[in-house]
Amino acid sequence: MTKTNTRTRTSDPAAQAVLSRLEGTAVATAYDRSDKQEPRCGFGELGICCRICEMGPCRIDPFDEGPKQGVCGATASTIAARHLIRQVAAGAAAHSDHGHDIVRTLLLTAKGEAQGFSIKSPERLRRLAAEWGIETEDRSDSDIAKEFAETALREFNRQEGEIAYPGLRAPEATVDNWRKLGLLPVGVEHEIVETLHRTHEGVDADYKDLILHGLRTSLGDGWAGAMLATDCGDILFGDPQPVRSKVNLGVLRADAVNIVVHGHEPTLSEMIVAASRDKEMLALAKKNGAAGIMVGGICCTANEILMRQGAPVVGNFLHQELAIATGAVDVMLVDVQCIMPAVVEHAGRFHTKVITTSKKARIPGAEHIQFEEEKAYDIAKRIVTRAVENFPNRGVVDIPDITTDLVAGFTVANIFTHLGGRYRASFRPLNDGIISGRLRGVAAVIGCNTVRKTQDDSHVKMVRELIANDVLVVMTGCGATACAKVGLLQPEAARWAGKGLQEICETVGIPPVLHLGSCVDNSRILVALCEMIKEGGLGEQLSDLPIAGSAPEAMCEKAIAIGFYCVASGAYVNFSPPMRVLGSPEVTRFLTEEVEELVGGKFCFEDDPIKAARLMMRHMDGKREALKLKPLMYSQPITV
Ligand code: SF4
Ligand code: MSK
Repeated sequence: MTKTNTRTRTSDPAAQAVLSRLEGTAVATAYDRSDKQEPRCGFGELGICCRICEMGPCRIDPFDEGPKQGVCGATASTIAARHLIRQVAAGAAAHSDHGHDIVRTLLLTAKGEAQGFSIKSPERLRRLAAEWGIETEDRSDSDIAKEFAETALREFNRQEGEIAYPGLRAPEATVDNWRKLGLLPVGVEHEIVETLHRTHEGVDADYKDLILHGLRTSLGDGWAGAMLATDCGDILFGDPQPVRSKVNLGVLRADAVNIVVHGHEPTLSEMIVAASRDKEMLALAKKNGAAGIMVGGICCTANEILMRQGAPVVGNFLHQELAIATGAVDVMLVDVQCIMPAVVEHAGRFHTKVITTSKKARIPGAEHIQFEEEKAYDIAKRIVTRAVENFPNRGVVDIPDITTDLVAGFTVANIFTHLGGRYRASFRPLNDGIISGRLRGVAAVIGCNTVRKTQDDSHVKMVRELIANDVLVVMTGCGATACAKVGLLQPEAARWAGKGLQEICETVGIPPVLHLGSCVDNSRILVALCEMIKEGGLGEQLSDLPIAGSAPEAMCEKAIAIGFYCVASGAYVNFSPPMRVLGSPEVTRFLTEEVEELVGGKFCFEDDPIKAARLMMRHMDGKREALKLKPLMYSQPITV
């Protein structure tokens, strides 16, 4: 068997250690399965194959004399645009359905029907209720929460009018532009249904019209579904506060029971953390020869319990199989999204039990213990018991001794406090930092890992380049985990920042890279941008701001939906590997150039993370010039 260069697969030394150990064994990972997919279908890569109706599948030949239309006459542009906005709809559905479930848990909690849950942040509840025009005076928290949750639930499937958050939070000029373009969603579920209708055979064939509807659908995600997930999560589980923790496979313990929670939902995992501290469970662990119970996470469930509980992070997306391969995971508990079905086969080669918990996500071969809010704590104890009882079944355990410290738990509210001080909470210092030229701007680097690029490498290189050039970086999801692994999420990382960013970090005591949470928490970034406009001096609409975003290791449809709502909100967004539209020059041009004239944002599909970072900074410099801001104090303008 030929030796694979693990360094081209991952830049993480812990992952390299596990992959090297698996070389030559029968244990295959996503990387091996990816190799077996080569060569990939060029039509699929370019987005010009269509199987929407039963006359197909049809494909367009981009090069020679082959067909330029499908059987129905659909062109490359129609096919690419239809496929792309179906991906947007799927991504928006994933976030919004998750949001819907959290709002439902809030409602059950308010009614006293969710076992073990309580309203951890009544202050946040009252602030949000006031924002939504819900009476708070002389009412109990549960009474307010019930009305707020019922109002929020209606927001998902509103049938007329406009979703509420843009009018409540976004700058007027941005909202007016969305309204003028017809981009304000009615309700996210309605827009998703309309996407499926428009992209049905024989409906919308105009690629621009299709993409504009994709932008509308994505706004229903970012400004409704995901935003409600974040806000209601904070009400239920508490407003995150800056918290120290650790990341990477080395957080798994040889001497303790390890429960790895994986997926996206905070509901059951919060209960698992609570149950792991239960005296009865700890006594059972001791009886089974374990020194304690460790609960750590993978993917965004990790980020949820990190942000609010300081729980350690076992890893990001491509760590899910590697964690099992340490032989130290007693239970991998999965909920929804980003869970490779292969974990079950993988677990079968070790002692790990994979437990599915969502009624929406079962995997053949996994044990299913369904999560129900009404019995949440009992279910959590049952799962912890399974893990404890599996501890004595371990075989060879080999955990890479690699961990890194990190600080997470930033939110719009606590960034205010950090920047302005407890008694003068404000974004003024951030705006002043940008206006004075100490800071160039703000970048959001977000999203997944993918086997199509070296794990973590693009995130880390891009973020290093940005902070070195005085760009404050905010992160969520697996990208945040990637940068945490190399120490970029510690205040000490300011030493790698440009002089201007260093001065700000040292003055206010923040890292140059702020972890804002899970994928749905990208909505926190939207709110922070609104606060920057409100604070003044940086323009009238979101697209005036010297900001940019990137998903440099994008993997899933949710990343596409996020990219879409960021562009619709006026941001310049790098997305790599490119979306599957390159077979249509018209769609590519619309996404990367022409759409800017409408919404102020656009995509760039640069794969090289350093070049992409420079393009993002060039965009920020252009915005600085348009705002007539002072020259940069310490960094050079980007000209290439
Ligand atoms: Fe072919 Fe048109 Fe049917 Fe697509 S919708 S499969 S292009 S006939
Ligand atoms: S978990 S969506 S791989 S960031 Fe949110 Fe990571 Fe992307 Fe899943």
